[in-house]
Parts: sequence; structure tokens; C-alpha cells
Amino acid sequence: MSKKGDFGAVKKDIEALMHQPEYDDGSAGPVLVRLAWHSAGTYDAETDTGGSNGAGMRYEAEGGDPANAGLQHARVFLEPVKAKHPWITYADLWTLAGVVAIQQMGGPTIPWQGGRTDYVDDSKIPPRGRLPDGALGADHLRFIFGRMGFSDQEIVCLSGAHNLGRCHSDRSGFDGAWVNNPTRFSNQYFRLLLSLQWRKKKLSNGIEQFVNFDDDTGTELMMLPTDIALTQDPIFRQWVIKYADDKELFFKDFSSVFSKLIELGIQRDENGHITNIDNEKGGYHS
Ligand code: DDH
Repeated sequence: MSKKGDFGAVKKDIEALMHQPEYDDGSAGPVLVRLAWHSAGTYDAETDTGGSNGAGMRYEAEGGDPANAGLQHARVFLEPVKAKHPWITYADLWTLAGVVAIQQMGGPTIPWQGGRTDYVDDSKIPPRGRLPDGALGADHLRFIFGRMGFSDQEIVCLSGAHNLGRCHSDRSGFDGAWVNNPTRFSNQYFRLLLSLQWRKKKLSNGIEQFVNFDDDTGTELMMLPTDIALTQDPIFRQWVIKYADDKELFFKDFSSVFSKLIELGIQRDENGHITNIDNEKGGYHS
């Protein structure tokens, strides 16, 4: 057991569990990033509901949302870390794990601050349906991410997380990876969006996605309809081109926008202490 507030010790233990030879591409990283994103991506600015505070995915209302299928793997990976550092809240642990995973897979350092609580305020439970649907297009992306307060540029930048991981037919129904090395964070996703020919493919479950088959290597890569929409909408496309051309710009912008994502719904004072969450209800300030 570490000293209360020793987030460095927690980080070390998250890093140590990243290598998972039996799981997916040998890494827990991508699914940990998705856990952090889905924990935060329920936020609605207008009603100030949802967001990473409260770690609501532990409960059926949010955890059982079909959009969160498969994220139990990420939560199970983190259980030993929680057991070893029982003072950390799940809300902090999940967001921290996403940040640590991105960095360990070669991505940018992302500013992270603790203090989230595991207290679930019933009036703040997000309804299902707040996370994006990969079968839709540009209007849907603006609707979902606009609700959280993200701009067109930020939508494209955040989507660059699809450099990581894969779709699983038993989770979302989509199938395959976006890039050849899905455990290495880079801007390859943007480059492939522009450089490869993507054709529509109907899977045996009836779901449509886009694929590219490379005859030389025998590998098939995939894109969701929402990914392809980024190349078809003229404003989104400009940012896809920018991020494909300039990896450093992508890393810099991704660092700030992911940090913004995991802070949605959280207000802090100048010392970083959260001011809009009742600390008596399970919070912990470092
Ligand atoms: Fe995503 N994502 N995501 N995504 N996502 C999936 C996997 C992963 C959408 C749909 C899917 C973001 C945005 C979007 C990651 C990170 C991020 C899967 C496959 C679907 C479907 C799930 C499965 O079958 O296991 C859609 C739609 C959007 C959008 O509209 C923009 C964002 C913003 C992030 C982020 O992290 C900032 C990661 C990582 C994965 C890989 C997970 C894994 O298990 O591997």
C-alpha cells in the first residue's frame, strides 16, 4: 500500500500491467485509453451531467450501455492496482490509466490532475446514447462532441486515438484495426485515411465498415463510417491533412484536448483542488 496521494506509485503499477501477452495485440494500453475516454465522454455541458467524476461505469446503468461493451477488460486489468492503492478513486484511476497508456505507447505526455470522487450523484447520471455511433456521419460527430464543448479541430484531433487498438465483432460489431501497429501512438491513422483506398464492406453481421486490403502483406485495415466522414467534410478534412503532415502538431494538440476531455465537468481552484464536488462524499485531494 502506497502513501495516500502518491500518484507516482500508482503510475508505476499501471505501467507494469501494460504488457499483456495473452490479450489482443499484447497490450492493455488501447482498451485503457478507451475506458478513460468513455468515462469522460458522457459529459453534457448544458445540464452539467456525465463526465469522469463518479466512475459511474461501475454500475449497470452506465456500465451496461452497449457502447461500453468490452470495457470490463480494462476495469479488470486495473483491479490489482486499486487493491494495492485503495485510497485512489476509480474515477482518478481510470483517467490516469488512459494518460499513462498513451504515454507508454509512444504518445505525448498529457497533463493529469487527481481529486475525482467515486460518489455517484443520481441526478447527474448520464442517460445512455451519449457516446458516438460509428455508423453515422459528420453531423452526428458535431452533435455528440459539440455537446461536450469540442470544436471541429478538436473532434478530428481526438479521433486520432484510433491509431490505437481495434474493433471487436463481439463488442461493437465492427472488426479489425485502423493501423498496422495498433499499440504505437502516432499520426499514422490520419496518413492512412488520406493515402489508402477505402471501400465499403458489409460484415456477416450486417454491419458496414470501410476496409483496405493490402495484397503484398495480406493485411486488411479498417475505418468506421465516422472516420471516413472526417475526410469527406471539408472542414474536418483540412485538419486531417494538417495532422497527417505534422506529427508534432498532432501530439501537442492531442495532449491538450485529451486533458480537456478528462477534466469535463470538473472545476478547480488555483491549487488544483476541485471546487464543485463535495469532498465529504468520497473525494480525495492530493
Ligand atoms: Fe473510439 N471506437 N470512437 N475513440 N476507440 C472504438 C475503439 C477505440 C468511436 C467508435 C469506436 C474515440 C472516438 C470514437 C478508442 C479511442 C477513442 C471502437 C471499437 C468503436 C466502434 C470497440 C470494440 O469493438 O472494441 C467513434 C464512433 C468515435 C467518434 O465518433 C469520434 C475517441 C475520441 C477516443 C479517444 O481515446 C480520445 C480506442 C483507443 C479504441 C480501441 C479500443 C480497444 O479495445 O482496442
